[in-house]
Amino acid sequence: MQLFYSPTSPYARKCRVVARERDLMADVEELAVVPNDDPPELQRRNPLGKVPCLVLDDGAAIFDSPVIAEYLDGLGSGPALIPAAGPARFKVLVAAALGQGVTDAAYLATGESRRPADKRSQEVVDRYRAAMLRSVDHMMDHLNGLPGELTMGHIACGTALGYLDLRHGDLKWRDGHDSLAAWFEEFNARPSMQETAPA
Ligand SMILES: N[C@@H](CCC(=O)N[C@@H](CS)C(=O)NCC(=O)O)C(=O)O
Repeated sequence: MQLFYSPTSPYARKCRVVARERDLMADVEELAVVPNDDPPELQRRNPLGKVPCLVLDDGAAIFDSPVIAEYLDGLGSGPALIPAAGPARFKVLVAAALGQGVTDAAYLATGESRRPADKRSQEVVDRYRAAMLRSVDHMMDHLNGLPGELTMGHIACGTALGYLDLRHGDLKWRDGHDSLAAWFEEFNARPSMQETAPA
């Protein structure tokens, strides 16, 4: 399998962490691209032109990070990151959606902030930032509701917080969130996170 990624993409990082946690790296070749340069080899596989994009050995492409994560989870051995059924399944999926939503808000706020000053909307940036902060307020409750072992919820929230550190340090998300900060410090020490830290 080939995984198109960019080193700073939080969506790609989530999938790269899953591939490592599921012990799949012997089967995954990671290919770094710059999606904004419109690489044809990426656009041929994912017409949306986004990373991550996983290309299977038969040439089939899988994209959108939650779909890739679920695909990789199904390949690995040991306890799945997404429980197959029961109440835990939806706790994990909702925590994963929270992490994905924080990542979306952070990514879109970054894009908006980079537009030329006369085209930029501070109102839009502020709205995304408020969503990030509200979500951080709730994140520890979601993490506390998850099963004890590592799940997709932990990975999506952890990679989202990593992206806040990369692009939105001025949010100071740790302020007033001591237990979340302590949780992240431990999560971030995992080899899967260290190996995928943005260069
Ligand atoms: N919903 C997608 C979002 C992926 C995404 O937006 N990736 C960004 C990089 S962080 C990208 O490739 N952007 C290039 C573009 O939008 O043209 C996912 O979860 O995989």
